[in-house]
Order: sequence, then structure tokens, then C-alpha cells
Amino acid sequence: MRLSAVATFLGLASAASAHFQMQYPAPRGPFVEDNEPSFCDGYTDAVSNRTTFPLTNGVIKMNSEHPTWTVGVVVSTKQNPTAFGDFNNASNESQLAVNYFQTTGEGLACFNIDLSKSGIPGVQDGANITIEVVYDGGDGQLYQCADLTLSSTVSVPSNATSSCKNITSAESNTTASSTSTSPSASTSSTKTGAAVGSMARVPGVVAGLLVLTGAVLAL
Ligand SMILES: [Cu+2]
Repeated sequence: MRLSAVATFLGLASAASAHFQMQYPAPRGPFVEDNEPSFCDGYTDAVSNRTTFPLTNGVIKMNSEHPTWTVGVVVSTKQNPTAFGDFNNASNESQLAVNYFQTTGEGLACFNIDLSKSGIPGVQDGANITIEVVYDGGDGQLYQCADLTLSSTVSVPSNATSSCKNITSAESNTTASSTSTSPSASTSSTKTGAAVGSMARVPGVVAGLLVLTGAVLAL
């Protein structure tokens, strides 16, 4: 009885240890499941054979072994980022190129990454950067890194994404533009609200004048 309970627990534990694998661009080294909760899947140093990666209209292809998951992508512009802090800006905030979003589905998945719109200083044609994909499928945060050289003239190879299910990502630039849109939207709704409010006050003013008039007449 106890043994079968232990076996069931181990079975669940091994199923829960399924993670994710970045397929494109190539990660720093072969996937090591046990190291994925660690910085860059345990690969602490940048590789010399960097992937030449599109500055605009890039794609991340990965395999998810969890049915529901959250993913985001952070960027380091250091030549050899060796720790999580190397992916932060001077204010110690994550340099996000793809904002965290949640999606569903196991298997191959692709999402967009447009580094040219990330607004991160130093992200430009010819730059060496490192991306870290941060994934959480319910058993903690997991990390894989890819060392890149950005190019404005290459595009994603078609075979890199051929068998891929496209999913919608909330890129940081998309969020930034929707953020910049929403203040004007809320401003206009505030204006509308103010207009409605002043319209609503008019009858009160009129009523007050009528009362005054009535009071004057009564005198
Ligand atoms: Cu997992």
C-alpha cells in the first residue's frame, strides 16, 4: 500500500518535471532537464558560435511539455552574461523583449520577437546580445539562453518554424503602444464624462434659478 503510494508519487513527480526546450534560435547547449530551473539551463558562459538573428521580425520556436504556461524573453547586451542580473537595466529592471504572456497547448509553439522595437539600449544591427527565455508551466521558473548576433539583413529560416503552431505574444512594443494609446483613450472618456457631468448640472442650475425667481416673486 505504502509502496504503491510512493510509486504514484514518483510517477507524478517525473511527469511534473517535464519542462520546455527552445528550438530556435539554438540554446547555449543541449537541453539538461535537471538544470533548467538554473540560470541559462546551467550554461553560465556565452558560446562562440552565435546565431545570426533577425533584428526585426524574429521568431522563438520552442516545445512545451506543459499544457498551460507563461513565457517571456529578457535581453542582455553584455558580451558574456553570466548571471540573472546581467539581463537587467541600470535601474535593475528586467530588459524585456517579449512581455510575459500565458497560453495553452503542449508541443511546438512559435511566437514573435521584434528586437528592433524593444527600446533596449545597444540592441542594434551587428550587436552581440543574449536572450533568456523565462518559462513557467506550473513547476517553477525555467530558463534557456541563446547567444545572438543581430542582423538587419537576415530573416528567420523557413525550416526553423515550419512545423510550428503560431501563438500570439504580447511583445513589449505592442504593450508600449497600447499603453500610450490608453491615456488618450481615458482622457477622451474623462472629457466625455466631464461633458456629461456639466450637462447634468445644468438642470440643477436652472432649478436653482427658478427657486430664486419664485422666491423673488413671492416677495
Ligand atoms: Cu516542467
